[in-house]
Amino acid sequence: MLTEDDLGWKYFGTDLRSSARMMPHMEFHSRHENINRTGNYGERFLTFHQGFLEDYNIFRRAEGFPVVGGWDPSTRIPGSLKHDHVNGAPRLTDYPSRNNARCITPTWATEAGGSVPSPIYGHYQLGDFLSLDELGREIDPGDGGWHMTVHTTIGGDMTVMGTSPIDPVFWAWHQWIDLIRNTWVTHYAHQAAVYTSSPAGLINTFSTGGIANKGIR
Ligand SMILES: [Cu+2]
Repeated sequence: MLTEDDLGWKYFGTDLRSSARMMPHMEFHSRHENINRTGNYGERFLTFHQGFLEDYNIFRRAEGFPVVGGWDPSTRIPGSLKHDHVNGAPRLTDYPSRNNARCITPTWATEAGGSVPSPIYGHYQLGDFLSLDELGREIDPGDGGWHMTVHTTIGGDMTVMGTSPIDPVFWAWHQWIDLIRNTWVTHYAHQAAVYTSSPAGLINTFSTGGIANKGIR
């Protein structure tokens, strides 16, 4: 029976940097617009990793494995995700939130919410986010943000941009992020349409027979 660690190596092959399956991830993170986080980077970050996970899950099913389960970085990394066959260096820890409390899932990323505002937009709960882009930007604003802090606190292969997916915890961590994305899409995306659809569209509504014009004619 293959371990999760074995499965990753089987998926990517032994030469990670020339692996066709690793290429899209390396390419995504090396694009200038993604390094500089321009435009709708937050949405691109979430959407790219969602698709990257889906491809891996197709492979997993073919190998008789269940789809990736989400791992909450507030908890210890499960033993089933151990990463002994390292590419570069071993992890620094299997319990990152013990080393750095900033790995803990922020309350603003939960439906229940809390009293600590998200750093960029000042949201208190998942339902406060007005777009997928806002959500992605809060999760991955750059070094020191939640996403990167989990990577760097775990250390080892997880810190190597591009080839970090060789550590099985990569998938579990990104699946956790994707569960948050999916919860927002399922329960709150409808409100986003109101706020993030083209402002020009709203202006048109009012200037071409909308409420503002009703009395004038
Ligand atoms: Cu990541």
